[in-house]
This record gives sequence, C-alpha cells and structure tokens, in this order.
Amino acid sequence: MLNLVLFGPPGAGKGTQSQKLIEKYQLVHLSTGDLLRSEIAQGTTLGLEAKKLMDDGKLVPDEVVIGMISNKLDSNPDAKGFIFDGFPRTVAQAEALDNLLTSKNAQISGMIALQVDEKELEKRLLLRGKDSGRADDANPEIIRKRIVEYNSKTAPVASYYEQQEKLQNINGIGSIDEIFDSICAVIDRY
Ligand code: B4P
Repeated sequence: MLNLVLFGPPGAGKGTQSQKLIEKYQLVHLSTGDLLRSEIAQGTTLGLEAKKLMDDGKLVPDEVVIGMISNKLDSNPDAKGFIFDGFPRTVAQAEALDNLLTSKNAQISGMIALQVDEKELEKRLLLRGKDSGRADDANPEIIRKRIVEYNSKTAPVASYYEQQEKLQNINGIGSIDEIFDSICAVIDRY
C-alpha cells in the first residue's frame, strides 16, 4: 500500500495537489477539511460544532477528526493506498494514525511537506476567499490565526515523521504542474 501524508500550512496546495495525485496513483483521498465541510453542509451536530471552530481559524478536536478517518479507512478495505490531506494536524493525530494503520498491517510510506512562505499563503487564501464562500478564507485576521495555529500545533508533526525518516520537503512555490512533478519524483522513489 502507498500511504502518503500531504502536509503544509493552510493554502500550501495540499488539496490542489491531492486532486492530481489521486488521478495519477489511484489512491483514496482523505481530506479532513472536506469531510468536515460535508458535515457542515448536511447540518449534522458534528458539523455545527466544527463550523464554529473552523470559521474562527481553530482546529477541530482530535477525537472528532480521528473518528472520521477511522470510519473512512474501514469503509475502503480494498484501497491501493490513501492520501491524507490536512491530517494529521497534531502529534496526537499522528500517533492515532500510526495506531490505526498498524492495526491493519499498514504504515505511512512518507510525508510530503509543501514549503510556502506566509505572504504567499495569505495571498492565495484571500484570492480563494473571493469566490469560495469559505468564511475562514475571507478575513485576513482569521487567515493569520490559522497560520499561528499551524505553527504552534501542526508544525511539530513534521518532526514526528522526520524522526521516522519519512519527511520529504518540497518547494510549494511555482506553477501547480512544476510542484506536482517534484512530488511525483519523490513518490516514484517509494
Ligand atoms: P483544510 O480544508 O485542510 O484547508 P486548508 O489547509 O486551508 O487548504 P489547502 O491547503 O488544502 O488548500 P490549497 O492549499 O490546496 O482545513 C480547513 C479547516 O478545517 C482548518 O482550519 C481546521 O479548522 C479544520 N480541520 C481540517 N483538518 C483538521 C484536522 N486534522 N484537525 C483539526 N482540524 C482540522 O489551496 C489554497 C489556494 O491556493 C487555492 O485557491 C489554490 O487554487 C491555490 N493554489 C494552490 N497551489 C497553488 C500554486 N502553486 N500557486 C498559486 N496558487 C495555488
């Protein structure tokens, strides 16, 4: 199985690159952001709780996202592999993911971390906010809060995978196709 973690700050290009990767490698795409937005769209209790946190630029509690990922792994028993997009976002989520995969005799093949500076992130997210309807993309203050949340809670996840010798940094600035080619060159070595 090929199990990849696509990592990076908000707006780094995780969702964008995932769409291209699932097509090329026929992997199942698991985006916790998309799963949460789907709960919001359906108006579930979980979605209503998540919306308050997401609109304020905060992370949703670990147990909520871990439960969602666990369900998705169980409902795709024949997958050739998974792309984890936006998950894990805390070290606790990374440990839970390792435990879930170990229980299925699987493991993370590697983490691909997209490197993008804050000025570029803000620019991309504000641009998307103009037509995405996402409250968390529309306001510069919320975008900065998401980056602060990333730096304090999510950035340590890279060290977690570095200790396992699974971290690969990729320059996330450039055209979408150039970045995609750099990611594929790494994946093709797995
Ligand atoms: P996500 O949905 O994961 O959103 P994101 O990090 O903002 O977006 P992503 O990184 O996928 O966007 P992309 O760069 O592709 O999370 C939203 C919220 O959900 C979080 O803040 C949190 O509250 C909650 N959440 C999700 N997962 C969680 C978890 N595990 N634990 C707790 N809470 C969780 O795209 C951004 C823009 O850049 C696009 O408009 C794109 O077109 C553009 N772009 C991409 N590549 C580009 C390039 N090379 N050049 C120029 N523009 C580019």
